[in-house]
Amino acid sequence: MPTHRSACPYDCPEGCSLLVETDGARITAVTGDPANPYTGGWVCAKLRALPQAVHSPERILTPLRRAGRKGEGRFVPISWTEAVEEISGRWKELIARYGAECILPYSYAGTMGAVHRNCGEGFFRALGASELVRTLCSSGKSAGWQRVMGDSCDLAPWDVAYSDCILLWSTNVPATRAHLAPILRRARAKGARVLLIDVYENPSAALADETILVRPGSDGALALSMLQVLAEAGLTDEGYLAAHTTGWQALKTTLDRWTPEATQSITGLAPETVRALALTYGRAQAPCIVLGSGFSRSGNGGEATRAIAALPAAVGAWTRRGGGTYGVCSAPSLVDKGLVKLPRLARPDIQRVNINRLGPALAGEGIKVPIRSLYVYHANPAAVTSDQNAVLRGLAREDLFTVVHERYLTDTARYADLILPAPYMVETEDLYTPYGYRQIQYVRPVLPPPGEVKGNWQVFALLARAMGLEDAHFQRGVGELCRELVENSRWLTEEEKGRVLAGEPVVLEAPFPLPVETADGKIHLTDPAPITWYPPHGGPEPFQLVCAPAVHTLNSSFQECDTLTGLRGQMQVRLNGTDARALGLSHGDRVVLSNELGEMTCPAALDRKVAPGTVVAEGVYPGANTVNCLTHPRLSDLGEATTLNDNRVWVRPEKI
Ligand SMILES: Nc1nc2c(c(=O)[nH]1)N[C@H]1C(S)=C(S)[C@@H](COP(=O)(O)OP(=O)(O)OC[C@H]3O[C@@H](n4cnc5c(=O)[nH]c(N)nc54)[C@H](O)[C@@H]3O)O[C@H]1N2
Ligand SMILES: Nc1nc2c(c(=O)[nH]1)N[C@H]1C(S)=C(S)[C@@H](COP(=O)(O)OP(=O)(O)OC[C@H]3O[C@@H](n4cnc5c(=O)[nH]c(N)nc54)[C@H](O)[C@@H]3O)O[C@H]1N2
Ligand SMILES: [Mo]
Repeated sequence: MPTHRSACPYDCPEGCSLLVETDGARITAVTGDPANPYTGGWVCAKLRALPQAVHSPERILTPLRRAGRKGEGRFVPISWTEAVEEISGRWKELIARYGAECILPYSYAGTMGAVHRNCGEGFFRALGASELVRTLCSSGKSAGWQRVMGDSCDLAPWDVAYSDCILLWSTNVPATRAHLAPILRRARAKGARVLLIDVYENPSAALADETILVRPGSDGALALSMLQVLAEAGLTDEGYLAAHTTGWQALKTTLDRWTPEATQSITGLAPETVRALALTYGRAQAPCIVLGSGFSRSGNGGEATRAIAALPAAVGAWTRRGGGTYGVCSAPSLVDKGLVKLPRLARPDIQRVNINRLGPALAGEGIKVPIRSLYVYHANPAAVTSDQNAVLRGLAREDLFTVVHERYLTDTARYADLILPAPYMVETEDLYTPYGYRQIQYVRPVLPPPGEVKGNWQVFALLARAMGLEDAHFQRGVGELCRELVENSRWLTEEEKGRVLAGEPVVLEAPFPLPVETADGKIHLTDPAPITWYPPHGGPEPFQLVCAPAVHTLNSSFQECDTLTGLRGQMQVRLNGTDARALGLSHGDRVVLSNELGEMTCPAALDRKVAPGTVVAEGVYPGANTVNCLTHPRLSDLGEATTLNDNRVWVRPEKI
């Protein structure tokens, strides 16, 4: 059986290199490519199930036109010529009447390929459409990090092996960073202490010596308390702080406000727990924080990241191998995606629409030019975006001309006027540079696309021609773009470029010590003001709702694989046992979660420890009234990011 090299295209820090077996017509198996020293021969259950997804009978194989009501899901096949004529015809009419800003693209991270993920940005800029602000994931964390660390990168995951104290902070390693698990086991075998800091006992607890459950949105206060304890105990590295940071003295004078006693009512943690945590961290040789993004999806997420980023600086952790953080900004962009995003065409006067505010935007709120056409590609806003009811109301607008480029009939595609058939990565050519470490891989198709399926770039090239966009850029091939991206990379040697273009995964080490990439070369602890904590958005309802990743699916992807949805099980929420008893709930009882935005009903699970007053919803499920019907379209303090984990709800047993 022929075996082909490929790479995982999903939105995951791991960026696995793959070996794909085919029988000539179908893919039969997916395993890890040992040529990638980090991800090696092991791949997750999701990728092992890929043959089922690629060859699913549910796949959309031709363009489709709506034949029923919006949302009903009735469509009839049409040709590409008809589809492109209809889209370009409608858009030309709309542009002539209302201007191009009445067209809104919506895309996020269905594919992480450098060309297919980013090429739509270039196309819509050339068209003059509204500009989508893509802050659906970890932009709050990035913005907080940027304030303190500038463009600095953090550790490569394999460097975590050198640490003797590892804080798994707001991260679910078995779900989202599975190749770190053996590294953690090895570090523990050498004596490292591993602690999980989360709002519930997520599956990482099995890899940790201890789990500390904090209240959602309180991480910044916890980090400030740790700094206070470290300073009081004389465990700060004053030499490092004086030489490599600015603002420490100013920050230090504020720390008295953040004693563990003072933050107890915020974090819910006993002062002894915080002291013990800070002392373990401060006494370690090379403490490392593996930082997920869950905590940062909050009204105070940027500021909380600043506080956590101050910890390794305070103890001089960056000077010792394995010390620092992993998971914030572990890979610089190895290629310049501007080649496909075309920032040269960006116009400051163009209407910007924040991705988290799709629902309000479709209702005309907070925008100047009303949206009359929506083009969705490699994203599933009906499922993943906050304020689901507002999104669904918007998608149901009869006057909204909606085009969705998809692989199967997602909740969003059901509302389309036209659906265009999209590929899996085994049918496309692209370049992958994962965000969890410095790796780059050029991938060629393993199979021809089935039916009439076309990749994002091919569709934008067709639409560019139909819309009369004359920029020669749109006549180029994907292979040519990939080659130019590689050849222009300032990170690769000539020899490495050759290996990349030959299809090998190329992995780069992170330098040690990592350079501080700020204008003055210093870590900024008081810029513009000393790091602080303020309450998240909150609300009057008694429970805090948190969304967490599921192990067997990835956001709304992989719903097309029955084996994976079977392993994941039905939609449910996890509650603290004491809270459940107070509500008269037992494991498996159905509960109603509600707030001013919506209402959702599902079973309650009491099988894992959860912080008091917290409700955890793992995974993204299909249908209406899922967890995003309860999440507000409010933005974070820094980075205009999602606040998916900063929502309050009422919880009550469902009356039979
Ligand atoms: N299997 C699987 N893999 C995935 C994904 C998936 O859905 N499933 N998603 C992919 C994507 S898009 C991303 S962005 C990445 C990383 O995805 P992230 O969302 O960064 O996920 P993690 O970092 O693994 O875990 C988030 C953790 O944050 C916790 N959390 C939430 N709020 C708080 C809080 O206020 N304080 C603290 N301390 N913890 C909190 C949650 O309980 C959860 O355990 O993973 C990617 N990989
Ligand atoms: N409740 C809740 N909401 C969440 C999250 C959560 O954990 N819980 N996670 C949040 C996070 S971190 C993120 S990053 C976002 C992710 O949100 P999205 O980026 O929308 O990710 P997915 O839900 O995986 O949907 C991606 C879609 O792209 C399609 N696709 C894949 N490849 C291609 C391609 O090459 N071309 C085209 N045209 N389509 C393709 C897939 O079939 C899939 O339907 O969701 C956010 N929303
Ligand atoms: Mo994400």
